[in-house]
Amino acid sequence: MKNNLFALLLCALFSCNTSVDQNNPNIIVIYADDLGYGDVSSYGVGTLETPNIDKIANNGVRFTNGYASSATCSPSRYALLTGTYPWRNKRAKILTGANLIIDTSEMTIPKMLKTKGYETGIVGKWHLGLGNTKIDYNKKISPGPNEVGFDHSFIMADTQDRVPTVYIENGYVVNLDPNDPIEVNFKNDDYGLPSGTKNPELLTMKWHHGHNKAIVNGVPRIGYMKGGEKAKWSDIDMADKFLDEAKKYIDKVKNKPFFLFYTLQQPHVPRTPHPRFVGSSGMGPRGDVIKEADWCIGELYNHLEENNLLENTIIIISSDNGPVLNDGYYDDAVEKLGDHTPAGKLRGGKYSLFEAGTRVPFITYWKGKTKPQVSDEIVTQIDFLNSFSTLVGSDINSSDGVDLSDVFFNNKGDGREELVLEATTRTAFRSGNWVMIPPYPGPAKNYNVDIELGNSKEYLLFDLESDLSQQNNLANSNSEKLQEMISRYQEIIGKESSKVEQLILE
Ligand code: NG6
Ligand code: CA
Repeated sequence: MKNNLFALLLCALFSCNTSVDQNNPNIIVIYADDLGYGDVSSYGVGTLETPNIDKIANNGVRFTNGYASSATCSPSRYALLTGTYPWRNKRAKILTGANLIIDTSEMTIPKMLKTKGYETGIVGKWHLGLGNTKIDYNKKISPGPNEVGFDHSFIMADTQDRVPTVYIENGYVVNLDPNDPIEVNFKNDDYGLPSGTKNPELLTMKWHHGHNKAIVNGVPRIGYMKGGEKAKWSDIDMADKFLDEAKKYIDKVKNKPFFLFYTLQQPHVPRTPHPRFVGSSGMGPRGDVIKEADWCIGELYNHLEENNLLENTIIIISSDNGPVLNDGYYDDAVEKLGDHTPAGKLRGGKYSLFEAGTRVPFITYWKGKTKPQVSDEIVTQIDFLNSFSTLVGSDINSSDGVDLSDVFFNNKGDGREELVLEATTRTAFRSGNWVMIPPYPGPAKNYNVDIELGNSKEYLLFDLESDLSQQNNLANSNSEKLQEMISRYQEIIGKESSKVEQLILE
């Protein structure tokens, strides 16, 4: 008792720093947008250099079989935060001005961590929807990140290519002038405002497909927006802004255990590097914004080091889906690519059921705890909830997630055996080194983005061990394996399957 009192007194005197508690490490998930497996140089398959990510990757665990749940953004983010397969939630599709797709009663990583005393924050892209009815950006916007577990949020609502082009902090549009209210419109094509189609003379970036409505900062966007002049973000300063907000958040909460979801906007379109990075990659704006993102990650790392937080902070770096070059703007991504391979040797890309859609850079790092390693274990972002839960001593679990805390943080144990992959509401199945993609209607390729989608009239079956690039369909030659894969896949998809079929046909 005496000792306890003494400890309490010391605590009061020196303002106890709970973040040195090894059972409650800080957790930072850095989540890039559309960063491909080959876009990180430590993966050794592309030619773009990412020295800051490499430093973390080479000192942490670099997973070669790490997956986002989906080949697009909103479903992947949904799955990451809830530990639930996105095809169980029919609203988990690419969102545009949509309402919140996480039910406020659902378990999430930040909610689970809060039960263990964590501070929880998100800075960056959200893209999980806001509100329950038509969103009024001039009032408190709710529910949103703060209603599904985040104590603090500084976000852009959807993506950089969608209106409203404003930041939202804890439910309120930043710098909103009440005399200049914001109106947003995604449907009416005659909204009367300058747009990509009507006013090409105002454009500093040309649209290729979609993205032909409101012009903000010379860039045409998806949807129209009126008002909110003072609240509009500066595209070229976005990376600096999010970094600054992330650092500010860390400074504010560093005396407690904290979780930060730092969701970078790069290299999603429109690619608007700060002038400091223009030309830095020699690959045009797509390469330049990856250089910018890499720099931001280095700055965040330095900030943790300067604040003596590195030893007790887990850093995870990954991406929400695979790479795309032309995602709707003429920005030289294709022309200046040179011999860089954003997808490495993987087939497909963003939107695709082939490997490059979902297999992404995936790095875990915990200074002094996790030893440098390259791991071929199969791991997914769906597993973060259960793994973090074990780490902090919680018994909260999702049923789709697997506890991979040993694989992520202790250099031991086995990864997953199997995984359902998702791409624009279609699903495929990986088990061991085998991948089965069921037949789907629709074009084999999206010619706008120049990506093979994985649609085919036949079942596709690949052995990734001997055929990483998914060139040899073994469905006919190995019908036994195919049947085994189909049965297990159907078993997992189970009663959800009719719903999924319906979505696919929509
Ligand atoms: C698509 C957009 C694409 C991108 C994507 C979302 C068109 C033609 N394409 O609808 O540019 O914004 O949505 O990307 O509008 S994601 O990474 O957030 O899922
Ligand atoms: Ca994305």
